[in-house]
Parts: sequence; C-alpha cells; structure tokens
Amino acid sequence: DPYGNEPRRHIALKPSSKKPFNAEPPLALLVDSLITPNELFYVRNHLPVPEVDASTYELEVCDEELQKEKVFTLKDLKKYPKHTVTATIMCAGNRRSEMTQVKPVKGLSWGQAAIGNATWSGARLCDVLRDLGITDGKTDALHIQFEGLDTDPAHMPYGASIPIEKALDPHGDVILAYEMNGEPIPRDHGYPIRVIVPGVVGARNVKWLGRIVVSKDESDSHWQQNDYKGFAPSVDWDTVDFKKSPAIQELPVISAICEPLEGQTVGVKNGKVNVKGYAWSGGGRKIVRVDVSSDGGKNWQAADVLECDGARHPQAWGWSIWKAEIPVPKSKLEAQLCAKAVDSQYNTQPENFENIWNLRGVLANAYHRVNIKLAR
Ligand code: MTE
Ligand code: MO
Repeated sequence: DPYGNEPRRHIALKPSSKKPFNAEPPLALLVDSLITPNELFYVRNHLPVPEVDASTYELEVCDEELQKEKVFTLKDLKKYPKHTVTATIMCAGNRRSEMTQVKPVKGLSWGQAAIGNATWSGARLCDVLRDLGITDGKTDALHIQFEGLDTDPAHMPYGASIPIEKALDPHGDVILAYEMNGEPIPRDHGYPIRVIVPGVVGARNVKWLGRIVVSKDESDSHWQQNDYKGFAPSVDWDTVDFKKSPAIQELPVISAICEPLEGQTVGVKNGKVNVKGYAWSGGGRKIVRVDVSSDGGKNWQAADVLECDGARHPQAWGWSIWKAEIPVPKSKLEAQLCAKAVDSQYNTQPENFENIWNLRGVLANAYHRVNIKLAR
C-alpha cells in the first residue's frame, strides 16, 4: 500500500479524501489567530506522502541550457542566510463547494478553509541560484521548475513551475523553506524542504522538493499543463483546450465569513450580530478594506481588519483577519450576510458565481454569502 506510511493527523482536520489525504480545518478554528497552527493547516496531497530521511536528503538544482548541476544537502541549504516570511497558501479550489451550487464542477469539494497562514523560514531561492551563476540578465531561461519527491505509480513526480522573474526578484521572497512556524516542516507540508512562493497559488508551492530545473520551458507536469487553469463559463469538458489558458500563478482577492456558519441561529445584541472572517489577495497585494453586509449586499459596512506585521504592498504575503458588528434588518428572523474584500490595487471580488463559473471550480472568489437565522 503506497499509503501505508502516512503521518498522523489532527482529529479536527476533516478529510474530503483519505488516499491521497486532503482535509481542511473547521472554519471557526481557522480564524482564531493570524498564524494557522501547523496541525490545523489544510492538507492538499495529490499522491502518497514520501518518506524522506533528512540526513541523506539531496536537492538537485540544474540549468538546462548551461548544463550545470549542483546538489545540496539540508546542511548546505541551512548555510545560506535564514530568511523568514509570513505567507498565506491557498488552494486554487478553495470555496469550490459554493461554485458547484451554480452547476457541478470537477474537483474536491473544498469549503472556505483550504487556506492557511504561516511563518516560513529557509534559504532564498535567488541566493541559491546566484551560486550557480543564474542572475537577472545572465540567463535566457524563463521558468523555474520544481519537482516533488512524491511520485505516482508510473514514478512521475508532482511538478510545477513559476516565471523566472518571481524566483530572481529579491523582493519576491521565494524561499526553500525548512521551517514552518518555527518547527521543522511537518511531513504533510513538505518535510524537509518545500518551496514557498508567496502570493502564488498553492499548487506551485511544491512540497518534498527534490529537483529544481532552470529552463526555457514551463513544467510539463499534468498539474501545470492540464489542471489549475481558469476558463470561461461557456467552456465544458467537450470543448476545453488546456493549451488556451495560462497556468494560474498569482491569485485574485478573496475573503470568507468564518463566523457565523451557514444556517446557524445567531443571537442579536443591540440590533447587531458579530461576524468574523479572513481576506487575502495574491501577488503581495495588501487587503485595504473588507465590506460586510447583512441584507444580501444592498448596504455595506467596513469591518475592522487585523493585518500581519509589516504588511505592505507589494509584499503583503499574509492574510488579514477581520471582525464586524453589523446591524441586522429590524424585525426579520433571517439575514444574508455577505463579505467582499478590496486589495491595494483596488481589485475587488465578483458579485456572484454565475459570471465566474469554470469547469474545474477554481478561482472561486465571489462575495461570500452566509444565510443565518436571527434569535431575538
Ligand atoms: N507539492 C507536492 N510535492 N505534491 C502535492 O500534491 N500539492 C499542491 C502544493 N504542493 C502538492 C504540492 C497543492 S495543489 C496545494 S494547494 C498545496 O501544496 C497544499 O499545501 P499544504 O498541504 O501544505 O496545505
Ligand atoms: Mo491546490
């Protein structure tokens, strides 16, 4: 059984699939703190978790054009200056279960918790690449490919790539991380080395990193080429051509209400209810405002937003947690709460899922709507 050696997991992580293991934490726990505890961080594995011995671990880094290759042990990587970033990782399929309600899509039915925020430490990828002679202007390469040590039955590894500009940008904060929240990265999250690509979709943050290839080409992996792409609402499985859409990299602005939950009965105090959630945007764009409504989006009020230390455009890699006390319509026994966030480029979220529906159910960032009952 390739799944015979999986790590132990926290009981609060409710799996949507066990082999491979995929699970998200309960929403109320998700927004308890700005930093998501390791054991509650959602897990998205496509393959069995590989068993990696840190004492024999090797990372291969090669440049296809220069035909150069260098091998790094964990000790070698720890010799580079230790760089720490607080970054949110989100699956492109986060909130897919809401998009499905418009029309079915293919993919794991994630709720709103396929996202987490952690402090990651490791070597900067640009420092490691510089030691191979790869710097801005000194290479014709266009992409940095990553391969995991997790493999399918045909021995094909998980793989993805990012544009070289992101990797070489000293402000891009791409790191080869060996720590998550001050501890060695847990097995489920990529032990012993995982690439953290802040502001970029989860799928490119390759875990159990085994190989880096500097190349003129994108990764040819299934997950880069034939998955994790957006399409028009009119495209279906008979007409889809995966070559026609670019691979998702930076994610659009998103938010979610984590308290109260859909269908919950909520106590009204002084005509108001308490609402809490998260908001985040890709590409280092900062959350500048979160608007909350209790009447389905007719009237809005700004929430109080708590951001990560030092959050600054365009390096605001971590999410924000927001809270609001919002008046509910008088004498009504039901209300529809809505949330939408605005990022530092003044991008905001689409109003509904009809307009952004796509067959893979990715980029599901419409207003989050939660219907509640009011106890008066
Ligand atoms: N890396 C490897 N090697 N194998 C994987 O299956 N899944 C990717 C990414 N990196 C994956 C991977 C996807 S789709 C996501 S959303 C994130 O890891 C999930 O990271 P997490 O499990 O640490 O939350
Ligand atoms: Mo993902």
